[in-house]
Amino acid sequence: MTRKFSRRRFGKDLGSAAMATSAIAAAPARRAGGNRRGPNSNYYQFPAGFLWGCATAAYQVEGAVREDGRGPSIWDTFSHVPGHTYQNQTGDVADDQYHRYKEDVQLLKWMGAKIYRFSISWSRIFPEGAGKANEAGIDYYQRLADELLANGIEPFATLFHWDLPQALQDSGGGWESRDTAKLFGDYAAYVTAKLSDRVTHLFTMNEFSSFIDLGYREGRFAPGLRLPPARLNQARHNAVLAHGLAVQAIRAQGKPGTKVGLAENLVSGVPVIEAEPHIQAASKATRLLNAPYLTVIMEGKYMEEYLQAAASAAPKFTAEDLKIISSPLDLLGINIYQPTYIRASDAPSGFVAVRNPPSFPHMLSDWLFVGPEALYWGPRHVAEIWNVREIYITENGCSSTDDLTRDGHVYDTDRIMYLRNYISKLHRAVSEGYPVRGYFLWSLLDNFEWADAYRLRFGLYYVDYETQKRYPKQSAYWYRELVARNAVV
Ligand code: PNW
Repeated sequence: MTRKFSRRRFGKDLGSAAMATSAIAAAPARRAGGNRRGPNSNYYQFPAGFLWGCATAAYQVEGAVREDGRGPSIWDTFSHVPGHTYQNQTGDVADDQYHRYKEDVQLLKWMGAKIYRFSISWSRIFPEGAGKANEAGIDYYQRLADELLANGIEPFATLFHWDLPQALQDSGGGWESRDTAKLFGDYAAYVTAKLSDRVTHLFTMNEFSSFIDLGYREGRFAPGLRLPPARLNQARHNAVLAHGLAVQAIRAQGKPGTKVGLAENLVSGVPVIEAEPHIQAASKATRLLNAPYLTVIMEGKYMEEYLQAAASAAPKFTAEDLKIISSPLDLLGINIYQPTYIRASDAPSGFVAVRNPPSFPHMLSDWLFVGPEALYWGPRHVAEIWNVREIYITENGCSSTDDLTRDGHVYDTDRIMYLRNYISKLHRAVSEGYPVRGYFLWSLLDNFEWADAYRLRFGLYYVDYETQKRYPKQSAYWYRELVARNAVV
């Protein structure tokens, strides 16, 4: 039937849902004989052994904030101050994963996930940030890891996903204090000794710029400060120092085979035109725009341009600090959501970051611009600039409207569109030999999206926060199919 449909005609011909369903169901049958992969095929097959999974973070999913000896974190304090979060919502209950982790592991298993990245709440382990450990705290993460392993899922743990023990904020100003870096090393040593028999992949920190720049400069995240440049830069320095001390502690305490890295939302330069000189400019931009964090970690030196621009507000540090900060890593996690477009320029830096015009499409979060190429350029830059040999995409995903229908479905075609496009570009990176080993989708479930709280949903599963019931969205079915075929579907 070659007749063209007008929109009205289409409505009439496929007037009933039953007919629409049968028309759709008939489609694959006509192509029986398998996935023909002609020259124009968009069937993106990943290499055997590529790892697919999901990511979450403690404060965003666990709830149970006053149970089993957990101490308060800065996010408990911050979210309980009116005006800090959407409708003053808090993570007190969140997804209640602390009690429902077994159910959530089954959700992962149903999708065929091979890896799960969760974070450890420092104040469950050390309620005061230091001193005597709370055994019930580590016990929870041991049980979680065991449950994952029993279901064929490899646990990846992040030691710090922003929920600093409140006691450390009170005593020394949190990351403004060098002591916090030292105590983070002690915490990392303790967790590694207790967990590395079952968790072999550890990430120190998640996203320096989010918890430092949003928390200590813009005040949008806990602890809600707006520090002047010198104090801000010192906090940044203490945070990368903490990472380095944790790497050393993990090496000292880890069972043989323990691997360590970090999960960083690097600014990944996307050349406006994929040709020289813009490619060169995007690479330069990626180094400079990550100067306070990933660049110093990978290179063991602050870039001159960074120090000069900071001038008298530059951080104070020793040569020994730089050695610790740049302790060698086994792997690098990168969180990628959006592109930063770069063009070549005659400016001394050699590049300009191009602002997105108002018409640039974004997902429900207003910062979440849709630029699938970022998932190609991120891995390529870190492999080329710093010779990283083992890369994980530790986060990628998006917020969407996610209306739950009366019969319990969510047709999040926009999320599928976003993921399909991004993962196709990841496929390009892998095909060209950039060493990406796995991908963690953010997120398994809708959860406490920080200042946006429960307004923005990022999950493959819809969570009804009244009942804690989880509903697989259309994207969960889509991801399950992708994992089963190890290919973009
Ligand atoms: C990451 N921005 O945060 C975090 O690691 C997650 O905890 C979070 O839920 C997820 O991405 C989705 O937001 C970000 O404003 C928060 O550009 C804000 C930004 C980027 C990442």
